[in-house]
Amino acid sequence: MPLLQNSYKMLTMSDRSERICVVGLGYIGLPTASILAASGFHVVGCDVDEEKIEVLKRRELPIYEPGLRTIFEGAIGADKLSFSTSPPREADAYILCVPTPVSPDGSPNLSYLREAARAVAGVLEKGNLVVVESTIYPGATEEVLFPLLQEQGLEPGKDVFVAHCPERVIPGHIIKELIENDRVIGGYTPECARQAEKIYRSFVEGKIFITDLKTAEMVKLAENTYRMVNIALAMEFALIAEHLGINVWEVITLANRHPRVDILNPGPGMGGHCLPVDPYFLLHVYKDARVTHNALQTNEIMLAHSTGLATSMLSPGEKATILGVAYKGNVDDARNSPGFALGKRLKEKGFEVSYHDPHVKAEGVTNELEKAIRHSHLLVVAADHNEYRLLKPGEVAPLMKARRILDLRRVIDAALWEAEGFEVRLLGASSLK
Ligand code: SAJ
Repeated sequence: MPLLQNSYKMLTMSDRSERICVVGLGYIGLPTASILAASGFHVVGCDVDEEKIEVLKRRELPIYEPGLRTIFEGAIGADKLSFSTSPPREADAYILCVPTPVSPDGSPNLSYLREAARAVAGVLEKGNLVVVESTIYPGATEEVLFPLLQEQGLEPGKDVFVAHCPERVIPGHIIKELIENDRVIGGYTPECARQAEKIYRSFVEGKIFITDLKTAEMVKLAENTYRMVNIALAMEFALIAEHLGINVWEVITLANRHPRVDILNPGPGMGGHCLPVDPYFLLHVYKDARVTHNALQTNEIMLAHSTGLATSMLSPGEKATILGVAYKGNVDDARNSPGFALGKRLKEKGFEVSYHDPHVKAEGVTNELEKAIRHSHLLVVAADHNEYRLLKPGEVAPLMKARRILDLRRVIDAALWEAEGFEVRLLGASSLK
């Protein structure tokens, strides 16, 4: 990827004296720490997970992202990136990239953020900067950080700069988007935002927009809620199309020929750590957010509907193979996985279930296709991995006990599978014409 190489060269040219600590080394924190180090800062990546720190010290990467390895190794090779289980005192800026999940009842769980902020507050010195990248509800940066800073005798905006710069990168393209995407920085004061901007300017090639804390917090929620509602609408269209006996994929393709329409794709459920989670932060601050509320419910309905489709293709005691437990195609992340959720429901109904995924390493999941589909009565495509587009029905059929496939992502070429004698069903279509 020439762009990445060019950007990487540009990033390594400068030698910066500032020291940055990135707290939380997950899908966002680790690439961010690596790219900051590759752009010349001295970076310490922190995580409470001791095992992860050991892995990183051995120069192994716990996640896969295209381009990350080059930047990670370059940064370590240049002695710019090190790892620790606690934030060091010797840093000028602290960037918090810890998870902010919701509890089962939908209420925000800010415990990781609180713990990370407490650890950082304990080592802060006057003139330092604290940036929250984690997604949070409007008002949360102040609510979580300020009491902890004040406990240390530090006045936000005077002694310590505080900003929120929400991450907006898409897994699978994180490095590219870290560099290319525009960023929004909310500062407690304009000077707080300017201090944060200096850091992000070192690697962001997109535009940087400055605003206040609450606006930046809301911008991030608006982005993900917009996408979630769009997908929920596509899911609703899929249900309507099945009811009418037409094909939703054709409907969406044709509707998207309108210059101001851009409907996304239906699927078995929105997974991951963002789209099915972040809209709950909006509901936390405004319980009458009805569009958001209903779209989240549609996501639940789609899981039940997908389970119903699979069940209708199985007889009691038969075996289904879930193809893809990653939350979406071509990533190795299985958080809030629609594939696992579907398998769990099928198991509860008494069916035998096996899981296959070429990318995800998890208990009960094999990356050996043969092993997963042997003696199976039904294949269920739950993630749109490229590998599943290449599946050959002629090779798969002899391993199975029955020739049936349910495509919840419009991944397979139905005609090929039908030609091999498979019963094929596609989400959002009553027939396959
Ligand atoms: N999905 C569909 N149909 C679609 C698109 C996605 O069913 O047409 C499903 C996916 O399969 C997946 C879920 O939705 O299960 C979410 O996938 P995604 O690719 O839409 O989004 P994420 O969660 O990987 O990343 C989103 C991005 N937000 C937006 O595009 C507005 C990313 O830019 C954010 O940084 C990320 O959330 C985040 O961390 O908040």
